[in-house]
Amino acid sequence: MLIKRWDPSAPKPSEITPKALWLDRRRFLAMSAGTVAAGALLGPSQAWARNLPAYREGAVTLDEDLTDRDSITSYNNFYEFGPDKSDPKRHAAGLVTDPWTVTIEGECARPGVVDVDALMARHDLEERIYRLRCVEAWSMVIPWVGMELGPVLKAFEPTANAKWVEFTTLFDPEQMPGQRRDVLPWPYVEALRMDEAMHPLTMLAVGLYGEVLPPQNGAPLRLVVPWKYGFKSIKSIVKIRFTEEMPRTTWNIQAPSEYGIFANVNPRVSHPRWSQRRERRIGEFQRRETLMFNGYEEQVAGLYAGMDLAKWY
Ligand SMILES: Nc1nc2c(c(=O)[nH]1)N[C@H]1C(S)=C(S)[C@@H](COP(=O)(O)O)O[C@H]1N2
Ligand SMILES: [Mo]
Repeated sequence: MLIKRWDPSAPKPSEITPKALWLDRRRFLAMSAGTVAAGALLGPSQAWARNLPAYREGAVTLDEDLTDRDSITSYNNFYEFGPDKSDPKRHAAGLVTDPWTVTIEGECARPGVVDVDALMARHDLEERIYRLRCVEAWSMVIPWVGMELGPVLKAFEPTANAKWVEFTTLFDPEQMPGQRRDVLPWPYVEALRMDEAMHPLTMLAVGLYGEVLPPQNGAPLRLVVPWKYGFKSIKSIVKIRFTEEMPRTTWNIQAPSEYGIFANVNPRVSHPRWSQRRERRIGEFQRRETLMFNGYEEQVAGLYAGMDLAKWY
């Protein structure tokens, strides 16, 4: 992993990204004013409101090839839109993500409701390139744009009782057809221990490949925890709650022997139904060895010092 020093005098990537890469909805709207509906001109998958504010190049990157944007946005899991990896792209396009607010609850001095645009305006946005390792043994390398989670949480002033942070996805079966069936207990819930949430690698992402997040990748706001299996990185967050007790989380409720509360990437601990020793990097033929903590061992192993990682999987 490369940790780069950020040069504050360098132009922000968003200042040097070719205009064509930018989703300037207002420009498209102006072009289409009058006769053609904006949605029709853009196609539903591009009709996401909201522009990505300027961001800087982040301090964390990788010298591995990026997974192509098409794979990242068309092959993934978002069970609210169906169980197949092609479902999110096919069914999430119409998700209304603007306006969008997040409710802050529980063990903190400043609970309330915060608007996503306000959140983005208040915090530093940067691009970071992270590995994503799905529990199903495929992986990608993804250029996220987002903010470090720690400073966001600190602004709500968690109390000394806050030992865990719980995140909840939107529950709206009208918009999310997958929620009309009992494949999982809805809404989707995930959680991090406070020190995991405060770790500088943990991000709240709002963008991908220099553009605002597409709905299928968890617009407008999703978690990214690169040393954990993908299911911990919960999408389309509407609630953040600080708790003293360990929260109950969706996949852990669904199948506790398969999906632990920590879900740290660990090639030495098999899933009960398959090995986790290797992974298929999307776009590559030969399998790769899965790395301890997904390659972030140096940064995060200390969080789990003294813990039995076979028991706390
Ligand atoms: N709300 C919600 N978040 C979710 C999921 C989901 O089904 N619902 N799937 C998870 C899983 S299993 C993975 S691997 C990642 C995949 O999406 P990404 O490629 O956009 O990270 O999202 C995670 N977040
Ligand atoms: Mo996953």
